[in-house]
This record gives sequence, structure tokens and C-alpha cells, in this order.
Amino acid sequence: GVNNNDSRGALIVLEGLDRCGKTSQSSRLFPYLEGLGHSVELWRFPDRSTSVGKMISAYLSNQSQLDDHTIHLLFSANRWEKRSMMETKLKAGTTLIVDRYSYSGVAFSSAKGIDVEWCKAPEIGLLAPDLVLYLDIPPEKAAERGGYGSERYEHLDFQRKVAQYYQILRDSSWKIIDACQSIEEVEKQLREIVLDHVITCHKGKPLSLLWS
Ligand code: FDM
Repeated sequence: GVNNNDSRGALIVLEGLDRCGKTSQSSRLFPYLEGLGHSVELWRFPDRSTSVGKMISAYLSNQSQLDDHTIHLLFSANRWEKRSMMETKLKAGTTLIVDRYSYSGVAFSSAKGIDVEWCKAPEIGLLAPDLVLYLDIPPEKAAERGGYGSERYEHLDFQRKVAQYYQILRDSSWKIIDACQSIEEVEKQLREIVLDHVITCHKGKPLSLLWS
């Protein structure tokens, strides 16, 4: 690989509405970085494989009902249970491409009417991403793409609210990508930004914590 012994991996997060193309783009970034000789893993939240993840999955597929605060804390717990593994991987030089993170956590729960600061609180102390890529698409355009499944949040009116909270959360460090472009064009833009950040992290940029 291209890694020095003391260089760390980058924590790269993709965010956006349902059907914005996050998942396809994450899976395209993976072989690209691997092909360049980087150690890289593809992660996603919620991680439905854990016992907390199974509770989340049952909730999302409407097989269980939970209070809005309770499910919020489960999503957060699902990130906390992966935190030490995340740190270990990054310190060992592995770049993590993560499909959704704390920003989804806050945007989706705030969209239900829970206070933003309350939503952020359980995320404090998780690892801060080195890069947030926001795949920007109007909710109406995303809905037109079809493929909304039958999961709990996959409705246009709710996605509109989520989009508003993503707006509140975004800061100047986020890279906003126009997700209405062709898959190839989005991919090209992502490759450039991501590679740049992977190299910066290899050079020893320190890890930081949310929210910073
Ligand atoms: N979601 C995702 C949340 O509400 N909170 C969170 O913390 C996370 C990570 O879960 F509608 C929502 C976003 C989405 C749903 O996500 C499942 P995927 O990407 O479709 O698996």
C-alpha cells in the first residue's frame, strides 16, 4: 500500500436524502481507493447486524413501534458500539467510507420535531468525520427516481423536512455535490475530493471529536 507506518486513514461520510445516490457512490469509491493501494472499508449506519441494529431495522420496517426519543438514542448507541473499532481502524491506516452518520441521526429526528441540540447531545464524543460529502438533490427529484421502499421515512413530505434540517446542520467544511448530475459526473467529483482528504490524513492530520 501507499501508507506510511504512522499515517492514519480518513473518516469520510456521505450524507443526503433517500435516493440521492449515496449508496451507489460509496460502493464506487471503494474499488477506486483500493485500486490506488489504500486500505479502505465501506461502512454504513444504521449497522443492522448488531442487536441494537436489529431493533432499529424492525422499527424502520414498521415491525415495531418506538417513542421518537428512544429510536433516536438507539441510532446513536449503534454508532457508539462501533466507535472503538472505528478508531482502531483509522489509527491502523484504514480509510472508512461511511454511508450516513450523526448528521442523519440529527436531521431525521429533528424532522419529527425533536429539539436539534437535544438530538446532537448523544453524538458528542464520537469521532468527527474528516470529510462530509453531501449529495444534494431536491426531495421532489429524489422521489421521481422511484425506488422509495416501504420503510418508515420514505415519504416525500417527511424527506422535505429532513432536507431543511440538513440545511441547518451543514457548515462551510461540507462538500456539497449536485446529485442531479449523471452518476459518472458525481463519481468524478467525489474521487477528486476524497483522494485529497485521504492524502491529508496520511500526512498526520489529528483525529477530532463531534461536534467540532
Ligand atoms: N436514519 C439513519 C436515522 O433516522 N437516524 C440515523 O442515525 C441514521 C444513521 O434510517 F431513513 C434513517 C435514515 C433512513 C433510515 O437508512 C435507514 P438506510 O441508509 O436506508 O439504511
